[in-house]
Formats: sequence, structure tokens, C-alpha cells
Amino acid sequence: MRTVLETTLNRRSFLRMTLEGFAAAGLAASPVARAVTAAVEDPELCFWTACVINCGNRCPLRVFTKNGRVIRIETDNTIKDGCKPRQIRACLKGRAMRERLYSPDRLKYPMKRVGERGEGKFERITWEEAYKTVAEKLKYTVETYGNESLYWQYCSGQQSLVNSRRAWQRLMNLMGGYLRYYGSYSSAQISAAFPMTYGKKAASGIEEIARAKLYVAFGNNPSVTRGSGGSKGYQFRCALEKGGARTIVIDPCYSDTVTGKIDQWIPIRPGTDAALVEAIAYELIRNNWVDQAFLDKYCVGYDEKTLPKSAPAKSDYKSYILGEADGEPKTPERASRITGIPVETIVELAREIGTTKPLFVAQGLGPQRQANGEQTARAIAMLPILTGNVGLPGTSTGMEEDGTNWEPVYLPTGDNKVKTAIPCFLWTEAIQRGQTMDAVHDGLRGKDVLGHDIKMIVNSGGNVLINQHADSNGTDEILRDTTKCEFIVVCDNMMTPSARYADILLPDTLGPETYDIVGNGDSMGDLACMYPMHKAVDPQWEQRPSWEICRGIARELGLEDAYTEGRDQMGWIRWCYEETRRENPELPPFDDFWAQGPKQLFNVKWEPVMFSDFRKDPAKHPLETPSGKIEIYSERLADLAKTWVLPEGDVISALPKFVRTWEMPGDPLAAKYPLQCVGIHMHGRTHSTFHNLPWLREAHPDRVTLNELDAKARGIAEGDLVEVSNDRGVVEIRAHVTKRIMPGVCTIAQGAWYRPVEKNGRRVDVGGNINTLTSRRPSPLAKGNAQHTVLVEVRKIDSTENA
Ligand SMILES: Nc1nc2c(c(=O)[nH]1)N[C@H]1C(S)=C(S)[C@@H](COP(=O)(O)OP(=O)(O)OC[C@H]3O[C@@H](n4cnc5c(=O)[nH]c(N)nc54)[C@H](O)[C@@H]3O)O[C@H]1N2
Ligand SMILES: Nc1nc2c(c(=O)[nH]1)N[C@H]1C(S)=C(S)[C@@H](COP(=O)(O)OP(=O)(O)OC[C@H]3O[C@@H](n4cnc5c(=O)[nH]c(N)nc54)[C@H](O)[C@@H]3O)O[C@H]1N2
Ligand code: SF4
Ligand SMILES: [Mo]
Repeated sequence: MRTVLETTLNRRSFLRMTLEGFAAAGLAASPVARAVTAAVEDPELCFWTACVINCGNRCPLRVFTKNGRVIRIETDNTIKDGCKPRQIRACLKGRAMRERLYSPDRLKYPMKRVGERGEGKFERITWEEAYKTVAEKLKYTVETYGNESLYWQYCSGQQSLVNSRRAWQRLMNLMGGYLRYYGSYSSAQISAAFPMTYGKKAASGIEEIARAKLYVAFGNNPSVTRGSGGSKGYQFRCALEKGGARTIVIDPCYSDTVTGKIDQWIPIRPGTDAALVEAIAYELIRNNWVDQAFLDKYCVGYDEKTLPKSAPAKSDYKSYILGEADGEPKTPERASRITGIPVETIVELAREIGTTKPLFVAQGLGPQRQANGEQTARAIAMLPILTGNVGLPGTSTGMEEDGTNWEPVYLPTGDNKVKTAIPCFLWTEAIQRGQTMDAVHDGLRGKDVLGHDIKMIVNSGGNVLINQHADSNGTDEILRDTTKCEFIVVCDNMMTPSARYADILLPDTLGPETYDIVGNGDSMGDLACMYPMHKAVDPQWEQRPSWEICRGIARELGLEDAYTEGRDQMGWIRWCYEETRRENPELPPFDDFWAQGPKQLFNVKWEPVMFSDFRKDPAKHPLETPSGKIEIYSERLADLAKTWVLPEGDVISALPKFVRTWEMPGDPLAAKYPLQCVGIHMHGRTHSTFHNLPWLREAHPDRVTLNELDAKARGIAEGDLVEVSNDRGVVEIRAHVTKRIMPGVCTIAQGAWYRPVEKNGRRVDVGGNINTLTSRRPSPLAKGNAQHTVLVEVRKIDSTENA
């Protein structure tokens, strides 16, 4: 493959020769010759960079520039496309990089807040003043309140190796560290739940679908959420084409993964998957379709004979399903009432699951982002377990399809001396009542009682401060109080809703404006790859890369040498690469890599069939659970159920059980707010990143999507302006009316920018942000974000009504 730079140079030599030809022919002044002259003097250059936002993928981009400006973006062309190897082609979002680069929302200069916090009034300052102020505030916070009062906010938006959160964490660790968080907004509940069953969160590689006869997925939408040409959306299609498995997707939405690709869509009420699983288990038991030998040998607590000694009588799974413990058999009729799925569909689904092998069961992250998400995650895992479809080719664990999980070496962050960690979703609680947060109420780790409130937040590459966290109106109130959290630093490329809450605003460069390097995301399935990121253009204003920003602050703190260790930004890029290469000798020398562009690795070792060793020899390869087996009954959960203090209605239980939670049908609140509203992840943006780009908004407008029956009952037609509301807020948005969603459910894609305005004495979010409606109440075990658990009402309004 020729390098891009070589191609450009060859083109220039060719043009120069052409000019000489024109001159020889006496045509030097012709229009064609003039155009060629312009091309020589003002050549089109091409550089490699990448889209490094957090969609779980990463895509290489080719940036074409002319005269110091980006003129167009193209994508991977390094190899011939196929199912494997394949091109890692960017989706529409990465291809909109030029629009993002030149967006009017770009932050141009460092600024300080001059109005009230949250008001969005700022004044330009110099970088020196910005560095000094941030350094002083960091020092003041640590000295006055202690390192546990300094918080690094969950920020997923910048995933490159050097310019990223790691630069900030490195800086703060040099000062003694900062309050940690655990979990994520992506997968808090399943990350807490799966280790209880299997000892870890793990699944088989996506290509195992090609070896399965039946594929059943719950709330999994890789065609949208894994949208790179190299990622799992495409690998999913390849595996189906290769193996021809029968495919069933259970989801309230007829998603793009369902459309035209699978055999059967089963719409379900959000939050009720565990009830469906229980009815399937009932049918499996009734028809002798369970794999009793597997359950006896590999599992704890399926029936009484494998229950641990500490467990009460009849606390096994089989007794629970048959109703021997609580008098309620978990029949298809019961599940039908809860889930909205017809009895015959449930019975037929159970028959297919019980009689088809190998069976590959998967769940996306939507079902677990619910108030009972931990229960749902473990319940779904019961389907492969009951049928013995674990640890064999063509099977998985019940989690989303996995892959190599290969990782390059990142900028080292050093050691964080603070060991205390809060669940990442509870930072607003830690601002208000960190002093008293503890393990049994709040899942605090590393300490019994936190003893500190959060006093300073550093937020770089994230919009969680207001947009991506829950209950934006409530969060706004907490952040506005400058006596609580005293100082907020925001570093971003754009004037986002979160940026409005900054006390100091730091403008970062975007990919094509600086040097960096990046590896594959954790959702790229069987791929492992690394891409160089060249600097294609100078920043237009005073933006600086985050690595450099942190160096400036370190200098003010007298920590520059420790921060740089004698390396500059490019030196650290080289270091990350060389360290990665030491473990992966198939990578070429740095200079070749830098000149050649994206590199895919083909010799990475990984385990495509999860738990195959355990299946072969459970004594020699036990799981990481306390018993070494699959824990259907978990003693750890039984203990937590006894010791943790939970709010009314929250349940932690040793067995995976359907739990009817707050804001589900059946909650008395449903009389006032009858529709379940899910903030799905959509094509046209990644969370809030790209929301502000007109091209993408035109292609993927913001709408509340409603079933036509619900729309008709409310007199709503396609495109009507409506209000979606509950007790936490009001969103004004246009309606999309369709059959592609279950009645009783609506969606507003998460990530639209929160834009509250006063209308007739009420606060109305005209930005269309789902988090105006979501709750800050955490899930029971993970204390995670139950942001898909929301009840609302939708009402048609006149465009003048709110004026
Ligand atoms: N284009 C795009 N891609 C992305 C992102 C993005 O914002 N945009 N975000 C990225 C990130 S960080 C993440 S974490 C992932 C998120 O990936 P996911 O969390 O898997 O995405 P969601 O859209 O929230 O949910 C997937 C599906 O679950 C369904 N669902 C919701 N609740 C339930 C339920 O209770 N039961 C069932 N059966 N189905 C349910 C939804 O209707 C949806 O179709 O996507 C990543 N990829
Ligand atoms: N209701 C609801 N809320 C949700 C979800 C949901 O499903 N429903 N999903 C949750 C999930 S899974 C996640 S992961 C979170 C994601 O929440 P965030 O991690 O906040 O992700 P984004 O909203 O994409 O914000 C990323 C920010 O990084 C900035 N950025 C991009 N590149 C750079 C750079 O080079 N430098 C700097 N300094 N900044 C940069 C972007 O401009 C953007 O403002 O949202 C969560 N919120
Ligand atoms: S948003 Fe994701 S899939 Fe799209 S270009 Fe960026 S990294 Fe690739
Ligand atoms: Mo996420």
C-alpha cells in the first residue's frame, strides 16, 4: 500500500511535469495550465486521523486539506473489504468531522464565568490565567477539603491514548489523587450482576453466531450501536449470512437490527424481560427441556440438591419457577399479563429455546439500564444456563456478543492514592451528602463512610454534568449552588450544555488539529487495530490539546517534570506505541506505522467461546465465583440482601427474579403517566456528541416516537408538536407516529442538548433531552443509572400555546 503522503507527493510531481509539458507546448497561460499551477502551489494534502468518540468503535478517517483547511473527509481504504479482514469504514458521524471542526459552537478561547453558574455568561482570559486559576483551585481543594473532595467526572467522549482523560488523571494523581468512581453509565447493572452468576462479565465472540442454530437477543441493536464498518453491526450480518441461524429479537422497538435482517421480532414492555424468562423456564421444566446433567455438574442452586448449606429450604430456582416457594407458578399466562406478549408466542419461543442447539443468547445494554436491570441481566443468563448452552461452540453467556477486547497501552496515569470509590451515577448525591454516604445505603467502596462532599469537579470530554446524567432540572439546581460544589472545570471542543456550568472553560483541539494515536474500541468484536492521528490543520483559534493543557497546569503546580518525564506530546505517542509493540511484535516500527496509516492485528490471542475450559474441566478451570461454579443461587447476593438498606420497593435477591419496580406499568403513577419512555441510542449522534451538527439533525431529526394507537388516542399525527412530561419536567418535541414500536411505549433518543426556557411560567426543555424526564433514583445493587425506566404522558400542543 502506498502512503497517503506519498500519493500526494506523486500527484504533485505529476502535476509539475504536466506544467513543464504545457510550457514546452507554449500553453503556459491556458485555463487548464492555470488550474494545474494552482494545484501545484496549493496542493491537496491527505492525513490520517480517527473518530475517537465513545460509540464503542473507533474509525480511521482520511482528512483532505487545501490551503490549511479541511475540504473533505474520507475513510478507511487500506485493505480490500470483506467479512474478514474488513475495512473499518466510518459511519455518517465520523464523516461529518469537517462540519464538527468548523461548527459555530466550537470553544475558541479559555474563558471564566462572569454570570451565575449555569447562566452561560463567560469572559475571555489568557491561557496563563486559566492555568493559574485551575492550579490554585486544585491546590485549595486538596489542602482545604482533602483529595476525596476532588472528583473526576465520568466523561467518555475522547478515547485517544494521549490527549484524553488520562492526561487529567495523571495530573491529579501527581497531587495525591481524587475520589474514584466505579461502574459506568453504559453497563452498571450488568457489570454488577454478571460476576454474581459467572464470576465475571463475559461473553463469546460474535462470530460464534455463525455456528449457532438459534440466536435470541434481548434489547440488542448492533446495527445502530455498533455502526462502524469494522464493528459488530457488520460482523453480525456476516455471521448470519455464513451460518444461517434462526434469529429472534425481543425489544419494544422494531429497531434497525430487526429490519429485514432477522426472522422474528417479539415486542415486549420495557423492564419485564425477567418475567418472560421465568415463563420460558417454566415451559423448559414442564417439558423436560432443561439440561439436568449440566445443571448438576456446573451450577449452584438450580434445584435443592445443589443449594448451598446457608440457603433456606425451597429457595432453589426450580421451586421458585414452579411456585413451590411463593405459591405462584411462573406460567406463560402470568408472563403474558406482565410483558404484553401473547401466551402462544411465549410457549413457541420456549419450545424453540428448549429444542434447538447450539443456542446463542445475547442482551444489549438497554434491558439492564432499567430500575430492575441487575435482575434482568441475570435472568436472561438463565436461558443458556438452563439449556446447557454455555462453554460450547455456537453458544454464549447471555451477554452482548464480545470480541478480542484487545487494548493498546495508554498514557500512564500513575497511582491514585485515594482508594474510596462511589458508584459513578451517585456524584450528585456526593455533592449534597457525601459526608454521610456509606456502603450499605450507597454502595460506597473502600471506606465505611465517605465523610466528604465533592467540592471540585474536573470534566473533560463529557457532557454528563447536565445532559447525560438524569433529572436535568434537579441536577441544574444542585450545580447552581456554588456553596456546594465550589469549582467546576470543563474542557471540551464545543459550547455544550455542561460547558455552561463551568467556572473555567478550556477549549480543546479536535482530532485533526493535533497529534495522537488510538486503538480499537471495546465493541469492535473480532478486530484489534491501531491508527495514527496526524495533525492535519492548525487550530483556528486558541485551542490546545488536553495533554498540553495539563502540562500547563502541572507547570503552575511545580509538577511539570513529573508530568512530562522528559517527553513531549509526540514522545508520549511514541512511548504508547512502542510499549504496545513490545507485546505485539506484528506491529511495524513506529515510523512505518506513522507513515502507513491504520494497522489491523491478526495474531491477537483471545477466547472466542467463553468458558470453554470450564466446560471441559470445571475442577481444573473453576469460575471466579466463590463456589467456582455458575451461581444461579448467589450467597453473596443473599448476604447483601440482608445487610444493605434499600428504599421501599428495591429488591436484591439470591435468585434472579422479576421485580416490578417504580415507574413501570402497575405503578400507581401510571394512571397519570401511562407511557413508558425509553431514551434509545440513535444513528445520528453518539450520546450528545454530534447533536449540534445540522447535517446529522436533518438526516435524523429529534422526535418522540409513538405507536399509532397511542397517537390516535391522543389526537396526535405525524410531525405534530407535542409535550412529553412527568413530575420532573416537560420536553417540547415533534411526534413520529409508527407501527415500529410497541403500544404503551415511546422513545426519545438520548443525547439531545438540554435547552430549558421559561414558557408561561413553566420551565420547558425545547432541546428535546430525555434526561429532563429521567430519575436520579439508582438501581438496587449497582446503584446504577436506571435511565430507561421512565413514565410520561404525551399531549398535543399548539405551536403558539407555549409562546
Ligand atoms: N449510534 C450510536 N451508537 C452508540 C451510541 C450512541 O449514542 N449512538 N452509544 C454507545 C454507548 S456508550 C453505549 S453504552 C451503547 C449502548 O447500547 P445499548 O444500551 O444496547 O443501546 P440502547 O439503544 O439503550 O438499547 C438497545 C435496545 O434495547 C431496547 N430496550 C430498552 N429497554 C429494554 C428492556 O427493558 N427490554 C428489552 N428487551 N429491550 C429494551 C431498546 O429499545 C433498544 O432497541 O451504544 C454505543 N453505540
Ligand atoms: N437518558 C439516558 N441518558 C444516558 C444514556 C441513556 O441511554 N439514556 N446513556 C448513557 C451512556 S451509555 C453514556 S456512555 C453516557 C455518555 O455521556 P458522555 O460521556 O458525556 O458522552 P457525550 O454526551 O458523547 O459527551 C462527550 C463530550 O466530549 C466532547 N469531546 C469530544 N471530543 C473531544 C476532545 O477531543 N476533547 C475534549 N475535551 N472533549 C471532547 C464532546 O464535544 C462531548 O461534549 O450518557 C449516558 N446517558
Ligand atoms: S461514531 Fe463510531 S462508528 Fe461512527 S465514525 Fe465515529 S467511531 Fe466510527
Ligand atoms: Mo455508554
